[in-house]
Amino acid sequence: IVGAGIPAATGMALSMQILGTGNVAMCVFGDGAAQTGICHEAMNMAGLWKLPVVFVLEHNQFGLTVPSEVQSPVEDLSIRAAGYAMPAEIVDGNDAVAVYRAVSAMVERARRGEGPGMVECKTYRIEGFSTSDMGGYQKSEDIAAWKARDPLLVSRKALLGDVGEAKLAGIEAAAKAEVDEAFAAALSDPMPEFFVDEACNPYSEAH
Ligand SMILES: Cc1ncc(C[n+]2csc(CCOP(=O)(O)OP(=O)(O)O)c2C)c(N)n1
Repeated sequence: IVGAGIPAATGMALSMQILGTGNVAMCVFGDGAAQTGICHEAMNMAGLWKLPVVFVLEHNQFGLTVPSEVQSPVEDLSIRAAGYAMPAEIVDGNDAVAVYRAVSAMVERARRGEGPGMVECKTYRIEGFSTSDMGGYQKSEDIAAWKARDPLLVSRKALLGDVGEAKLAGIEAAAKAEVDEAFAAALSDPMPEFFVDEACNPYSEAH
């Protein structure tokens, strides 16, 4: 259900506030989810009651197949946070460190009891939405430009100076070997047996 995590996180934040746990709830959602009614009801409540929740908006410029300019009259969706008395920060969503810093700052202020916050991560969906939507509606020059700024490439470049090429190549090789090993193990494992509990099957002939 698109946008369902937004009220769920807000409800969890209300529980955390009432119980005084000192925890902070967080939800990550898309630009399509940001257009739902429940998003705005939840954010209004979070702002009104100063709930400890951080809203992380992954603005990848498409809601399923729909480009953001035909979903919303504003480009920077986080300007709406002002309407709920929340601070918001826009960051480069392909820069892991920028995302970490902005989200951490919002988490810390929420933990201090200063209420909710929003981080809008600007990014781009270079592929389709799922196996039922293989893409094809993005411009190839946009895909190429964003692929060149893949978060892994951006992080690698940022680490290169301090960590060095040899160590980075070693980390990459170890990660690839781990994935290859897991892949091979999954392929060689027997297929799981499906257990169907007839008592819980509404279509069972047994009823
Ligand atoms: C309540 C609800 N309305 C409509 C849909 C159909 N739907 C599936 S994905 C989607 C768009 C989601 O957009 P976004 O939140 O930007 O996610 P992204 O496309 O970036 O994965 C919609 C409308 C749904 N799953 N749930």
